[in-house]
This record gives sequence, structure tokens and C-alpha cells, in this order.
Amino acid sequence: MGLKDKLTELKKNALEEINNAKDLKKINDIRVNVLGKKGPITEVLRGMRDLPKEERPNVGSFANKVRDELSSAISERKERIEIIKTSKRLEEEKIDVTLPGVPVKTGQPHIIMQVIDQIEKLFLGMGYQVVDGPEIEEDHYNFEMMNLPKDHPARDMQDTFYITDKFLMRTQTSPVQARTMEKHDFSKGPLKMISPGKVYRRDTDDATHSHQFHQIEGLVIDKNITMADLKGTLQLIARTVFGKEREIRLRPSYFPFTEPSVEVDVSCFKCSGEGCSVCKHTGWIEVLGAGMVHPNVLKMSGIDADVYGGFAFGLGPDRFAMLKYGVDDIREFYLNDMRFLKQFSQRG
Ligand code: 2NL
Repeated sequence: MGLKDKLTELKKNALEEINNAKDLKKINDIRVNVLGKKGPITEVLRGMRDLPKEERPNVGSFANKVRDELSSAISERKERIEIIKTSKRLEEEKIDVTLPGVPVKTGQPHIIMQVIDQIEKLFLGMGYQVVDGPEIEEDHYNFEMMNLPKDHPARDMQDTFYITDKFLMRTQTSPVQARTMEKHDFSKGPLKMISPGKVYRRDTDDATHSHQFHQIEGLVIDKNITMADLKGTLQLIARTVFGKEREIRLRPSYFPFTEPSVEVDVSCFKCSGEGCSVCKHTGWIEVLGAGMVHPNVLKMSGIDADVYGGFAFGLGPDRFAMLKYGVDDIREFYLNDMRFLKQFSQRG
């Protein structure tokens, strides 16, 4: 068989093999076998040495043609295989975007945090700062600065978790206010703040007592602050949390850190004053305590009580949440039972 026939035969076989190749590895193997240094075409070209001189160009150009043809056949096949591979992958990766989705399980702020958030928003909107402080406090800030010197009988009102003589679990968030008052530069303007957070009392837990609960205290100190400012602010809290129809009433009371002091009732949101079980047939519900900051408290923080004055209040988000949502046991808030917590989804 002449070299040309040999090449034609070779081409025919190789093309068949190429067109049957199913993957890139196979096509690569074919390329190496057929066109490579040890392949039949190279061999033919090498064998040209033995041909008579005049035949060489003819056979040579034929061999080159075969090589080019096979080379482009290989490239084409390779491309084809790649296309098939991609479309197979696309097929596999196809998703039906019309299928119903898997519901995303989202959490929600704890019911007490929802109450705190609502009140924070209200006060931020009026230019108050929201201030945090340590839960392990010094006796000095928790009591002394609040006009409750050692051996003051009012300290008995609050059974305290003492850690040492000096350190205790704060029984109220007022130490945060004391720390802020001490630092405040009144030449830059009035002090307006609220301090939400956890507080601790040595109580035996029952439906209405918890050794850990929450408090938000508010404090404004400026020149010419009156009880009218306090009453307007308290009314705003009552209407924001319990509904815009609410009225409030103030009853005289006593706190060591305020003078005068008041207890604040809100008109019953259940019966609007008619009398029901929520307000125990009085039409009013006690919701918080407040008053005008005691001059001793101002002096203790280095504030001139003859020039400055202010109001303060303290409320319990736990009690607010219990009233607002009809929760009859404070312990529910701290049991982390999802069946309880899930009832207060903000998205309804
Ligand atoms: C309550 C109600 C209250 C305050 C907290 C306060 C804070 C400063 C100065 C004066 Cl820095 N007062 N806080 C005032 C009145 C009531 O909490 O039932 N507490 C036992």
C-alpha cells in the first residue's frame, strides 16, 4: 500500500473514532495517538526520506492536509462535547421557580423587648439619649447617690443581692442616671435620658414577683422644669403604650429620690373607666412611679440644685407587658417556652 492510501485509511479510521468520542479525555487521547510525535502521521512524514525526491512534495502536502483535517475534526468534536456537557449540567441544575418555597423561620424580639423598643423609640424621637450601665453595681451608685444613705430605712424596701459590702446586683437602673449626671456638662444643654435594663431583687418568685425583671427610668434635668413637664411626658407614655384615648392621674406618694413623688394611674384600657376585672372596678390601673428629682440627688452628682431641677420616673416593662397582653404570671417571660413567646409575633 502506498503512503497516500495508508493516510486515507488512517484518516477514515481516525474520523470515525473522533466522531464516536464521548468525553474530553477520550478526544485528548485520540489527539495524542493520531497527531502526536509517536503517531502514524508523524511516522509517515518521517518515512518520506525513503521516497524518491519527486514524490515527496505531493505526499508531504497530502499528509499535511490529512493532519489539518484531523486536527480540526478533533477541535470540532471537542467543542461539541463541551456543549453537550454544559447543556447536561444546565438540565441538572434547572430549578422550578414556580414551586412553593420553604417557609423561612424567623424569630422576633421577646415581648418585653418589644415594649422596651416602643418606649425607646418614643424618647429617642424627643431627643433623649438611651443609656446602658453595669448590672453589677457599686452600693455607692445604686443607693448612696439616690439619697439612700446606709441605714436609711428605705433600703429595707428593696431586698438586695449583695455580692460584697461594696458590690451588688443593681435593684433599679437609677445608678445609670447617677453615672450620667455626674459626667454631664450642663453648659452644653439639658440632660434628657432613659435607662432601660435588667434589675434584681431578692424576691421569692411567684405570679407577680421575679428576682430578675426590667426597668426603664427616665430623667430630665434643666432649668425651669416643672411637674407639668413630667405630667405631659407620663401622659405620652401612657397613650403610646396603652392607646391614644388614655388619661392619667397622679396620686401623692413617697420615693427617697424624688420630692414630691407621685404614683401614676392610667385609665383602664379594657373598660375605659366603666369598671372591670383588669382595673378591679376602679377604672384606673397603677402603672408607674415618678416625681421631681430630690435636691439631695442633684447635689450628690455635683449639680447646683438652686439653678437646676428635673423630673424622673421609673416603670416596669414586665408589668406593662402583663397589662397590655393580659399575661397573668410574670414567670412566663423567663421560661423561654416557645408556645408562650410565639403568641406575640410582631407580624401578626
Ligand atoms: C418606682 C418608680 C422611680 C425614679 C424612679 C429617679 C432617678 C433619678 C433621680 C430621681 Cl437619677 N428619681 N428615678 C424616680 C421615681 C420613681 O421608679 O416605683 N421605683 C421604686
